[in-house]
Amino acid sequence: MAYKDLREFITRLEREGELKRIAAPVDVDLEITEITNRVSKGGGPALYFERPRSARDGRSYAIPLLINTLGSKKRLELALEVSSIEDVARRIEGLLEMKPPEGLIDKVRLLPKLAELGSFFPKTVKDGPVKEVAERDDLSLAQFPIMKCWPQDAGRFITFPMVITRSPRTGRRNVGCYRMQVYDERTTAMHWQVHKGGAEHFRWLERQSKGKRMDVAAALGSDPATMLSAILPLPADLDEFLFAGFLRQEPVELVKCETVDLEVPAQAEIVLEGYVDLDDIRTEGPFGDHTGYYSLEDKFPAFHLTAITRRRNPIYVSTIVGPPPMEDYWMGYAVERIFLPLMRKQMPEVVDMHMPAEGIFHNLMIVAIRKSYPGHARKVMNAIWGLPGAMFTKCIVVVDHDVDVHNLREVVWKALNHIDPERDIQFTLGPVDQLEHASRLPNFGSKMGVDSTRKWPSEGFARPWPDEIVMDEETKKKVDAMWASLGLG
Ligand SMILES: Cc1cc2nc3c(=O)[nH]c(=O)nc-3n(C[C@H](O)[C@H](O)[C@H](O)COP(=O)(O)O)c2cc1C
Ligand SMILES: [Mn+2]
Repeated sequence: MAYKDLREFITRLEREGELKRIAAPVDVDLEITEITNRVSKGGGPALYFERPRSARDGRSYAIPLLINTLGSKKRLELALEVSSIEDVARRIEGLLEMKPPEGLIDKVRLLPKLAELGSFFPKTVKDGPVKEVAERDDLSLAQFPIMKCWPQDAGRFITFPMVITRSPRTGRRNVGCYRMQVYDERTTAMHWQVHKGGAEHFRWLERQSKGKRMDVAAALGSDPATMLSAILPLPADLDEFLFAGFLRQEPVELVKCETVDLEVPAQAEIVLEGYVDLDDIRTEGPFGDHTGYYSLEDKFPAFHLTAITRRRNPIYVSTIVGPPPMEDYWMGYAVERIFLPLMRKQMPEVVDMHMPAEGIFHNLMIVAIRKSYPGHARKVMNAIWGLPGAMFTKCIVVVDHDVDVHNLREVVWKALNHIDPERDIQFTLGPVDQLEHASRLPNFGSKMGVDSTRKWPSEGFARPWPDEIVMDEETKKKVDAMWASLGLG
């Protein structure tokens, strides 16, 4: 049974020893970050701060703060209710394997799967806990324990919202996690980067001149699969809430907003309703980002609050990013595993892939392929640079199928042994992540692929290729037999 809401997940985490309650008053300005960062680096639990406070504002918050919720493999598995993330990958693989039925038998066989898929569509309900309190007047974000994460941050930021918009072109919904810098009690920034769903919707508004405002809702805190769906790089116009339904195997319940034409999770903790306006673009940042550096000031639309709906006693969910690994590394790890089947659908030669934490996802991808023709590694690089979810990858290292991409020592050893750098490095130009700070221009720069596969004669490599050193089985067995007598432990 899927978790109904954040609370059910918290209960589960607590039972599994994966959540720690902190009764001491802790400041939302920097202190929660410092504590969470230490816990994160030590592979520690989710943290439930019962008494967030602000020395700067001279106040204590009535609302507790939850952080590091999904910050470990164990918690991700608990969140997705699987014993291994690979189980989710296998379910996706099953879904992708569905072919249009040919005969009657095939049709019957597919029915359960199709019915299952149909049952994942979000369900609009009349009411839900997120409507326990509806505020329309005297709106204020000051009631929430919103954090200032790092010393040079421009202010306080809402860091883990599910930002919901509707395409002015297709009417389809998008949900993305975009941070929101608090400007004042009723206004924030909306930091959707140029390549993201929300930004695309906003641009359509501009092109169509259908008025200047676009409705936006930001939901905070829900069952964990739904929260995770907001960070998944799904194809445009594929509703994240439908995918969340697939992940949790139960539809997401939605309720209509009070002041905007959008639906939000009925079981959310807090919902901020409002709009962005083409004529109100402001400076956002700096913000201590997941690159481990501050992202610089840039221009983003302002979000204006029109209503707040919430539970009577809501829990405010937050996250921090910064020098890796942090909670977002684990979310990224889930993305990596969930998307591998999709990648393999288009590139069956891909055996496995890995994005090490220090590569903050898009800086380094290691891909193992079963090489079948000359130049195969370069075909794979180009295909990855063409995938919406991976187009920003700054460095792709392609290795042979027998390299364990998760073992970085093996990767470094083999990948570097196998290259003649000038010959095996491929440069290309294209879009780069908006947070990229080293590229020649914002959003545009170069990328590098390294062909670390064994080189073939058909690729112009005329020299012999050496065998890897491996002891023969007979000798190993003999040594196994004498091992105990050697006194080597
Ligand atoms: C903790 C966290 C914070 C994020 N903050 C932002 C952000 O401020 N702006 C942004 O564009 N993407 C941010 N992302 C990444 C997006 O959520 C991610 O790219 C997602 O796929 C976007 O959804 P979309 O493709 O529907 O736009 C963040 C991700 C995480 C895990
Ligand atoms: Mn999307």
